[in-house]
Amino acid sequence: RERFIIADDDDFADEFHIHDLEERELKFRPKEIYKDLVNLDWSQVVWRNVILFTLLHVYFVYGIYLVLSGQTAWQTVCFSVVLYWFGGLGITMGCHRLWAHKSYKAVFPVRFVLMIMQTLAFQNSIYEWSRDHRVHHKFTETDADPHNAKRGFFFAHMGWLMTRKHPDVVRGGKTLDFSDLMEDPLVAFQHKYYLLLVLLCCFVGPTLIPVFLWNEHWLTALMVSGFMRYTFVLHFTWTVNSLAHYVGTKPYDKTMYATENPLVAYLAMGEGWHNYHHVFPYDYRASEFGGASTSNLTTGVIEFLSRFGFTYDLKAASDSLIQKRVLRTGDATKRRVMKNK
Ligand code: ST9
Ligand code: ZN
Ligand code: ZN
Repeated sequence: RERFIIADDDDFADEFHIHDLEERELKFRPKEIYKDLVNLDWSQVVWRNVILFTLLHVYFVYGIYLVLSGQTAWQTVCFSVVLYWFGGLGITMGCHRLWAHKSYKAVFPVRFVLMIMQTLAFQNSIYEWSRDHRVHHKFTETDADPHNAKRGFFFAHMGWLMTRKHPDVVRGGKTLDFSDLMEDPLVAFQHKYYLLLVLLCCFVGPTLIPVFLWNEHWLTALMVSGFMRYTFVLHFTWTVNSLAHYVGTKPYDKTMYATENPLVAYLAMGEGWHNYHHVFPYDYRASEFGGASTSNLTTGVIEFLSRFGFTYDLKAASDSLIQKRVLRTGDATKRRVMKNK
């Protein structure tokens, strides 16, 4: 067991199913964000999901109204913020950096808590989430990418969850190995009982706790700590696929859509440094820099727990590896700074 493992070459590239991104031609077309704003293949739309998402947003707006009109106890508001952090960590530290990318390891109790927090976020089971995410990294911006940003801003943000998957997604996914995911009994357990667990973690728990601990009205608790908090976390997560594939700089690789986006980093608890992340997906920091300076709350928690051995084998790219890549494929934003040094 090591606390850190530093890569000085593309040591982990194969293990994480990553293409050599160097071969990509310059594809970014910033103006098309407006043209492609809502660009859905209507014949493939899953209307059940459209209806459910519409309903969710009605509850979301009602939840915001209950907060703004002063009908919600302050404890319920604070509790919802805490649930946002927990659910967010379940996604960033759990299914993203631990299970999808294996960028570090964690002891069973930490994985157990992450599994519960990931369920609180209700973004599909860890297995499905990680499967789609690995396919996104392997086939970024092709038809095999589940949320292919080339199909427009709305599709990348949430449209992909309302349409049947492109056949290439399934075809591409079949070429990857996901057996490691189900080998974790926690992932298998969660996948098996997913809907029941979601009901408890995402809705029943967040409703009952405010009702019993500070006498909140059950409907207010359900709307605010349940639906409103859930919808906020969903949109913050989705900005990684939309905004952080459209708006921002590309210091590490200018040939891809993924960008460095500070707003997304802030909302998504450190996941907005997406140009870096697509170049070094095995890096537990999901950014060249860690800690508070880059709103990378997730990195802070992983590092803190590693002090006690609760998390270990934290993988990172070496500084020299990063610098070589910046000079080779980065856009001018960082290359210029480095050359002037
Ligand atoms: C949600 C997920 O919101 C959000 C993920 C965002 C990812 C962001 C990543 C960015 C980085 C991390 C940042 C974190 C930031 C966090 C910030 C926090 C503050 N490979 O799917 P099906 C096969 S979910 C291989 O039904 P359809 C497979 O055999 C929101 N094979 O396709 C599968 O069968 P099974 C709540 C694959 O029928 C079969 O195909 N959830 C793959 O086209 C059918 O699969 C929802 O809204 C693959 N990748 O339906 C649910 N995929 O599964 C929405 C599929 O049995 N989803 N196969 O093995 C659905 O309803 C449907 O999936 C569908 C497509 C309608 C979209
Ligand atoms: Zn991405
Ligand atoms: Zn990733």
